Amino acid sequence: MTRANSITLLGVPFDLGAGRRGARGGPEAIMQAGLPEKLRRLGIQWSDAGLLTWPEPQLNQDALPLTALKYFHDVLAVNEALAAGVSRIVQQGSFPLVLGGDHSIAIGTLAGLASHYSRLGVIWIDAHSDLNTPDTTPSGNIHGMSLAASLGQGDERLTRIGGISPKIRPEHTVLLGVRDLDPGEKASIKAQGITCFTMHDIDRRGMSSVMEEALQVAGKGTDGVHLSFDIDSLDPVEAPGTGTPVKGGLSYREAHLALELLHESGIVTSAELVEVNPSLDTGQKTAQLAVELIGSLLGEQIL
Ligand code: 5AB
Ligand code: MN
Ligand code: MN
Ligand code: MN
Repeated sequence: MTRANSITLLGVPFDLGAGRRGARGGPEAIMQAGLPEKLRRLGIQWSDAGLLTWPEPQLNQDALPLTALKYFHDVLAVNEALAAGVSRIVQQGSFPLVLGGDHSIAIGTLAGLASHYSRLGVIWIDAHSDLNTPDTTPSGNIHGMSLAASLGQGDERLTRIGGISPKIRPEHTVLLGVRDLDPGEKASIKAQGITCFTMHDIDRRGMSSVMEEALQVAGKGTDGVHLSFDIDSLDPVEAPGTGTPVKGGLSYREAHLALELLHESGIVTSAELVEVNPSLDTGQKTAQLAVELIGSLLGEQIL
């Protein structure tokens, strides 16, 4: 973390952007697993903005036309509220640390950040690229579309949250840990020239080399860097408590090293950690992992 001299936690108990329920329990599970104690031990100045609330959409679901965007109105409502919440935290000079929730909430986080950063770099650590649009999605689940929406692609009502679109640009966007892409997502990465470090690249080059380049791409010519960390970037052996696990993921140490290097760089200005699903977890394993990873992002060192 950087610049800001305090961090503010904001939990988003939302999971209607995902195909499986349970990630709404993520923020509480991560707090229960010891995040407050971790922050205290690290001597970090922090405050807790609690759990986000938003107006429930009052809709007759039967009267709605069928669309490729499942729970669209709920996703819209939570992300509008989240954009305002994140913007307020930055306004106060604090570092926003958003706890999800499913990854559809990145739309609101980035919308809130875009009102303060006109050239925001993004490091998106995920098994997936979340670059689907209503035209390419195989599932209709909006957590698979949140990076596309932030780049200005897809339904206008989502891309225009916060009034600015696009929120971020492909040349400042880095994907890392990727190993499961839909056909439309592959085409999108190539067409836009998004920097994408797959698991193959990490296997060949090592996390250290890949992260060095990721920091250059996200840091060069930008006025802030956001980390969007999907816990399913880790191998399911380490992170069983998540809705869309994919084998062949980051090892425990690779994930920590990535976050240690992000801390060391001093360029990260905001972060979110998403897709922890306690109802699928083995005890508290994944929630505890999340706490440990946040420790590394915030400067915890071995020696
Ligand atoms: B996550 C899939 N590409 O669009 C889709 O967990 C999975 O936020 C999306 O990365 C996974 O439904 C979304 C098949
Ligand atoms: Mn994701
Ligand atoms: Mn994912
Ligand atoms: Mn997932």
